[in-house]
Amino acid sequence: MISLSKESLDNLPQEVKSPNYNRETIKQGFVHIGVGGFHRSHQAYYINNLLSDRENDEWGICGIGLRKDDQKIFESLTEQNGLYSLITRSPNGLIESEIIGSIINFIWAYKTPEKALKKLADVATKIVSLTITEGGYNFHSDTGEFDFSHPDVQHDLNKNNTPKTVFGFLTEASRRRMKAGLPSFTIMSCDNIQHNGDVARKMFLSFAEKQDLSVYKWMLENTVFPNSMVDRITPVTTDEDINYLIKTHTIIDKWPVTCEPFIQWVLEDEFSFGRPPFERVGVQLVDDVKPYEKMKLRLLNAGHSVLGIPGSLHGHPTIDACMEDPIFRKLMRHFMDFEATPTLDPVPGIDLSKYKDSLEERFGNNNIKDTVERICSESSAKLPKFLFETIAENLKQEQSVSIGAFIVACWFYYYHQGRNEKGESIIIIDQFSHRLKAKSSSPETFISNTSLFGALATNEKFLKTYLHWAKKLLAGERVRDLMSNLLKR
Ligand code: CS2
Repeated sequence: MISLSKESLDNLPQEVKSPNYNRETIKQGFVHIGVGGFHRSHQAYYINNLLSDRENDEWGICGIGLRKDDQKIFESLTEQNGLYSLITRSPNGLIESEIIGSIINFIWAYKTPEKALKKLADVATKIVSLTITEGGYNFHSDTGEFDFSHPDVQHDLNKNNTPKTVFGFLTEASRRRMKAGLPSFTIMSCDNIQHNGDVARKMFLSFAEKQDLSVYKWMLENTVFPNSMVDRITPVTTDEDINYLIKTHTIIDKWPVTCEPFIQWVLEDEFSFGRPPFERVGVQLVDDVKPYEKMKLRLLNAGHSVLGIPGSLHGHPTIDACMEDPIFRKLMRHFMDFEATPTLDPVPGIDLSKYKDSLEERFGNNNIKDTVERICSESSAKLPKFLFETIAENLKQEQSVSIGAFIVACWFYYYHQGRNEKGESIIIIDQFSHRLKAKSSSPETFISNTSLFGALATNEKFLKTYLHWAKKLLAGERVRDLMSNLLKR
């Protein structure tokens, strides 16, 4: 057995590819906030390929964890010198494992904020990338404005060297860079939010404006926030993944990552302080990423929710199990074809019907056990971005919202009932789950939450369809039967 670390790199079995570059001399041009599975299967994978070129040694990654919960990733990566295994599982059964070395360093800012601030303010830091989740941008769903009410935000509004939020950290680091006469880093959002760079700009600048006008002005002039579309399905790591590495390759890895083979990154070519030659590793650099983002959010991410929410009511454990169920598969495709696609703009170089076929194949990958629990997690932050905007647009255009409204009805019932049709309790992971549960006594109270549902909460056509399905669920009708009815309409 080999415990993964820099000392053991030379002794790994031959079939496992490992970094061919000297990790000791790589500079940390990237600081990444939010090192989860997705960052490790996506950006860190691209950068690992880039570093393999050996000409790009400015572009290693320093991870930063802001939350108390980042202790586990801090400890695992520190023990393994930033190394971890990426297990790629293809639909045809092929499994490949590779050691990724691009995360050179990790700082647990929750415990050592000054260390993180120094790193962010360091001249070697050129890009600060973010995967802080849809909810991490701290805006009101209905107004889109920055929410100053959170106690940690209030704490950070008082300039200090022990910030708690990403806004406090990046504003303090910008203040230090401004004072030192350094260029600004780029703030590169890699989250699933439409116009993620624009949203990041608005949120960071709103915070800075309230905290310190001089930093605000400096960031306004110097900090660039490119939009991006990122894609790779990355399920939650399981014990089976850890055991797979032990059994197949004799490698002990505390926290490997599993993903599908598909990968995509479309990025706007706008940077404050340089960028690596992303194009060499297959990143598409474009002037306007918006049509790609919209396509991905409204087809892939929404498609996931259209499977996952009724899937958890029925008791399908994973997305591939949903796809094996012909009714689920058909409803998802109908949603994509008839409710989502009409709201999309032309996407340069992409044939939408092939894209949707490829999504069906990816969702159906039965080597990837992507749980409905992961898909439904934080739905209160995801659905407004993935689904409600599509519904609102269809309402405006007087187009059908049947499937969209059905999914919202299922979401109500998911809270109301709390159990699937097999009688098992549904595990709900959502920062607002208490509030949503409290509002789920009736479909009317659930939907009355305008800060979440925006215009949908008062739209007659939407309410009629939503209530129709919610009442059928309340009457004990089965979710699959309702889906069949919906498909017949
Ligand atoms: C998923 C995404 O969280 C979700 O609901 O749709 O995590 C999805 O797997 C990724 O965006 C794929 O790139």
